[in-house]
Amino acid sequence: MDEEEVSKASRLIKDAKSAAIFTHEFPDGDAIGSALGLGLMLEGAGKKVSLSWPEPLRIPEKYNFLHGRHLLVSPNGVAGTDVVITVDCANLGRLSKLEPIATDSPKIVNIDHHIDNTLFGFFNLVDPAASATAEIIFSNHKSLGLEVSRESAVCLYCAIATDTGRFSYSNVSATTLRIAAELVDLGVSPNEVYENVYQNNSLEYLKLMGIMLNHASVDYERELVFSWISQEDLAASRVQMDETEELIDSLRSVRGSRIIALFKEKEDGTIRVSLRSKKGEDVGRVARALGGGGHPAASGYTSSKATFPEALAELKDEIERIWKES
Ligand SMILES: [Mn+2]
Repeated sequence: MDEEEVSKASRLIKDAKSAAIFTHEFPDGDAIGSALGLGLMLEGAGKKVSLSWPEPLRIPEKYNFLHGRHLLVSPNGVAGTDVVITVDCANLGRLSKLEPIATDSPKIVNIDHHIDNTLFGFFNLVDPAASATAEIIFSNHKSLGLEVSRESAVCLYCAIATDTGRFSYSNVSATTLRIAAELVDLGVSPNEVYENVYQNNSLEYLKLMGIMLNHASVDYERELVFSWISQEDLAASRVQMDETEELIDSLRSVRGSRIIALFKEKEDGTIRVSLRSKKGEDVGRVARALGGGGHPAASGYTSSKATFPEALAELKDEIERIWKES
């Protein structure tokens, strides 16, 4: 991290009386935990804080135990603020309808860990070596003049735990674990986070997982495990699309897989594809080639194809093309 950049951003944040924190649509644990955690820290420093992401502005139930939800405002309710801070956004497009509000602001501070971050901020606190955006927030909180309360520590811990698959993915470093330990010292209960986030599924969610597992297949040639869920499956199980972020993880454990893909039909009929990798394959590259983005071990894109078989064929072609190149 560029110290100069941090100290400039710190001056901007210290001088600001109000701050808006934005994150990406369908926020995951890191986006929500980073936004709430940073929001509470800024509020603790006496600033007027508003926090938003593109509609639907809903926090998945499993994150309801986190503090700071009083800071949430709808995108239309974000008035002019002294500074806009984006968290966990690789590019401005991730802000969807919030993008014009962000670019209206004189100075954006961009805090993120995506390798393909476009450095769109006036100040960029971007570190691809960090396991989660929350790791960057914690590492720099003292330089930014912010204090971490127990409540904000829980948010940051939850963000790191979810982005690292509970401290088990290839993005985990000694620094990640040291930060987690410091957060525990600040009063976080790892068990409380685990119970709330991972042992808190509805029966409907498990049934949807059953449907997804039933649809799963393996392409042994490409060591690809894939499955799909349709709008019909979602309706039958009464699960919301934004509750399905971690569904793909149960496919990961299939022996012999290097690449894991889950095709999801969105409400408008387009197909969203989530990718995960094992054994160091870079699925971020695959997603970027198909118009999306993400990390080497976790990425996603929206398919240009209208049906699951076509979207699968498109993905297989791209995997082959990239593997031939490398
Ligand atoms: Mn993240």
